Amino acid sequence: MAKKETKGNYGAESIQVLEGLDPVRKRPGMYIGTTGLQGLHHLIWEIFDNSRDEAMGGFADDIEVAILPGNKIRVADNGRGIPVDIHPKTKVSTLETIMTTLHAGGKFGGDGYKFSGGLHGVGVSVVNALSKKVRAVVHRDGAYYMQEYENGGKPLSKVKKMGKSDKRGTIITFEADPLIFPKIEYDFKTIVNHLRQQAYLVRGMRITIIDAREYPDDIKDDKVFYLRELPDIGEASLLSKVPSQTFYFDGGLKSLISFENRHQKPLHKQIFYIEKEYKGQEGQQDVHVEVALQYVDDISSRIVAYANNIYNPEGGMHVTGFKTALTRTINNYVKKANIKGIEGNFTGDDVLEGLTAVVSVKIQEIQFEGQTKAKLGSVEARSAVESVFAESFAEFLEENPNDAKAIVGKAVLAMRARKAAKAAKDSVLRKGALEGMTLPGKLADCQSKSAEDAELFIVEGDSAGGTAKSGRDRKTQAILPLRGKILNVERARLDKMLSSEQIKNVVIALGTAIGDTFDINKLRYHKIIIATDADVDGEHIQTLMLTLFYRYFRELIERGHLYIAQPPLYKVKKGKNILYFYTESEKTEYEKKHKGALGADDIQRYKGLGEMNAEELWETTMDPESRILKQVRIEDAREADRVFDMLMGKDVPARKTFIQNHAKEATIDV
Ligand code: 28F
Repeated sequence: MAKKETKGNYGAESIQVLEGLDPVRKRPGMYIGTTGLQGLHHLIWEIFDNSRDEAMGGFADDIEVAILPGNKIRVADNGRGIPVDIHPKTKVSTLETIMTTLHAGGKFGGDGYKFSGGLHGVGVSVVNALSKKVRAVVHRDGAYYMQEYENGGKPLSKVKKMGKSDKRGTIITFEADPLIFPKIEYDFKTIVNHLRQQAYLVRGMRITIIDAREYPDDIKDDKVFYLRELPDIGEASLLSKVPSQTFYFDGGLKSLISFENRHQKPLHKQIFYIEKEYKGQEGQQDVHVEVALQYVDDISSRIVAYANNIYNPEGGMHVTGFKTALTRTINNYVKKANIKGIEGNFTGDDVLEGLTAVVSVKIQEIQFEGQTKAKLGSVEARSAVESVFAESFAEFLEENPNDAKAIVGKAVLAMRARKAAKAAKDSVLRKGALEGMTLPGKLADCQSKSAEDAELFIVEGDSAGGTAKSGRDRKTQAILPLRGKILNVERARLDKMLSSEQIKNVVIALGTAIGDTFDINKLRYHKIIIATDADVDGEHIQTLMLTLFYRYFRELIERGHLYIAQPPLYKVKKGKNILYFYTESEKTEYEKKHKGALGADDIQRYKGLGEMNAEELWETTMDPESRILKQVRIEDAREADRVFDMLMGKDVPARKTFIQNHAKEATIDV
């Protein structure tokens, strides 16, 4: 697929800003973010990006990345090869200039590669600056050339012509400098995951990743172009002895959609795909737009966004344009098609349910928001994506009525669910409002009316609830028992659960209302404490509760109002004294210290809250003086939300594995 050399005929002249490499070694963080493992891997991405840019320009289609013994990294591409001609003024080769000067290269001159990541494309000179040793080999014009650099990029000699070659391309091998990087340890998985994403972005580009760190023999890597071609002693090839992975996606972004949906059930056959160059109007830049999408049988949505092949986890202008166009196009289609019984007028959220999409744009002068490039700021991307996508997606819906039907059907479901959920929320609200101070009958409220002092214990099971009621400090502690097994709702939407009596009780007890009318000032307890047994059922109730709070009361978590009680696992009587152990390791630790002394005492293991009497429950779990509470962090709740989706989701194999891995004792029917 590699095209002929047609554009960007730049020689040494197009290099503009010249600066030595000292600044890079002085402040590596400015160039690669950190000198930790992330920064270390960043070195690979920098070198790889240049190979990928060659491929994106149509000049290369085969890239090999290898980790060599001694933690050397070797990257090879079959592009045009970095020019080695001597610049008439500086008397230095282009290769040496690129390797030893900062900000050199076509990327910054504007007439080199058409698109680049901008800020991060600082390139190979940064890698050279931060390496102990680098070797650059270039094959072009019937010969191959080499130059080596040491200790932060100092050339050992001029570029040397080594001999004849019928190949084309560039091979860079580097050894990160231990003076800069405290820990040099590459992670094969991290490299594979990053490069897989990249492979989707350039259709038809092959990427091979080889982990040859443990290769038993000497690697004569200067004798071959690709390491995988290295002839081995005996029969076996190098690749049969070490881990390796190859990516090649003929479908580009379409392949990425299939990959993202690999555990999902697609709702329609065709994956939508468009690629188009959007001509900028009146002084605006051109924007290259690529979008692919497919709907699956799922509630959530996944939009993966890239700008100049840089992943934007927080989206940005391109995603905004995409969402606007998606809503408008589907609504227009429904209106035009005049489908019976469908009222249309979907909201943005309705058409997002079940969506998997990739939006990728390329712009010459790119702008990101913030330092990390997590979000695309270039405004021209919004109108470009909006216009290109709206036009071609409308065509897609017209031309593929079956796919269109499935997509519209999904949006209808989402809209109904949204309306039902709103009705359920409203009824929760109405109930709370109508009955005013009439709190759920199950709630044993506290006397204090000041929320700062008040605590709500959400306790698993009626019997433990009863014990907690008699054990509590009724001045400040309220108890709301929850019946077990509330999770046994087949594929429940949380929305649906809001109509369950149990969950309603929680919501009413909180006092804040839910959804649009949520008001944190009405919160009745500043500590909300979930108390469940240490078994599978308890774990599930915890998951459900955390998910409920994560989705509908996130602010309560963010403000640190949500806690998990930690009841003890063991009680030990030692003469008059009573000891409680809250973890297995506390117990073994104690046993070690006292040489198995516990054998003589009567140890009691608590299986559930209900096994404690009121006094014990107070002492161990409820008394603010002696109890242990775990404050729920937003990450804990996010993880619970993920687990909840897994338990309720349609990815049956994933759900099964998950349950098998987690259900040690009880049988659960989810
Ligand atoms: C293993 C890493 O770095 N591959 C690269 C090229 C090809 C050209 C190039 C690179 C020249 C003046 C900047 C060749 N012929 N792999 C790589 N392949 N850089 S980096 O040119 C750099 C410009 O300023 C190349 C004609 N044009 C460009």
